[in-house]
Amino acid sequence: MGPGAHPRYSIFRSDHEQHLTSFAEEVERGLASSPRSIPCRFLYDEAGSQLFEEICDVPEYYLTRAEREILEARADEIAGGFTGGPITLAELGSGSSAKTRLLIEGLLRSHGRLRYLPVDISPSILEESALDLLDAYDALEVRAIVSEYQEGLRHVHADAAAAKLVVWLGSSIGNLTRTEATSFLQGVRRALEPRDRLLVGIDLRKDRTLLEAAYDDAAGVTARFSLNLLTRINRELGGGFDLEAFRHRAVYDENEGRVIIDLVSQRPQGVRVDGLDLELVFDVGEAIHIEDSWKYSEAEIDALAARARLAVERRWLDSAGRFSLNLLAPC
Ligand code: AVI
Repeated sequence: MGPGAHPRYSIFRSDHEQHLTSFAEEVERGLASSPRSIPCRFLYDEAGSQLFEEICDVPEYYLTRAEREILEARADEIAGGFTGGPITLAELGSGSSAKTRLLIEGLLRSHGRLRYLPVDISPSILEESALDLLDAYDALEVRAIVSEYQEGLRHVHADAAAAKLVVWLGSSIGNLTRTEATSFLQGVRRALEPRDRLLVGIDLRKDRTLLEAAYDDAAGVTARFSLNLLTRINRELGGGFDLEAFRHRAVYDENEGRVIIDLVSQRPQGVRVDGLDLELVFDVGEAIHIEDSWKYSEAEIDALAARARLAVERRWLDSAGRFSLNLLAPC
């Protein structure tokens, strides 16, 4: 049975206009500006999403394993914090819900039944993972929400029958600037009642060597993930980028707490993008900025939460102390 026909499954598709600008518009604007940059959300076409899954398994990229380690150790403790009455689990950017299974199992152990509201922009990913989850757990109900996060949060908020645990895993917050992260959390805060909680995974500041290796692994998976953006421009916008003539670079700025990821031109070169009628000239060493991954100290997490009228109720670190999972309460 497909999930659409499943008695414990429903899907809601937001009919709100997405105000996000298109790939073509952003590439045109970003490549013509100085310094050149393209928003990191465009890294995730089909091939990019697949490469990101591979990144999560490379030895240097500790984030996914560290967060999983914490969830494995703490899922029951997190679930046990919600006493009395039903509970709803809402997840932002649920993807394949792999790590969330640990929480689902913990909440089913403590509460017997569970309603799960995954929010994602990809209906196919939502349906595929819902089907797996419904097969695996008889006491689970899935109400999938296809939308951007803030719109999805309004639906999560409207589902007021139970206390809510909203989860945002994977340190996705790190791909927002500190200002964007604050307004994002303020948006989440508006969807929370006093009894609700937000569980957010946040990568910590640490030694430059570890961070630069995590974002430039020896097997070159992260480099392929970055360079896939040029492949995407070539395919979708008629670009003429020579992938051999650009190099992936990840540099940690310790003061800012930010890993800066660029594609760097290896020689002086001209590149034409037919679909945009764009003629580009690159100097040797000239960069296209494609991603930032912001890191936080524990004090910075406390301050970030406070700016969004949230308080850190509990914080767990992995055994190597590299990654944090934070349970935030409205205040
Ligand atoms: C999705 N996001 C949290 C990843 C990160 O760690 O910033 C994206 C990534 N880019 C390169 N490697 C991983």
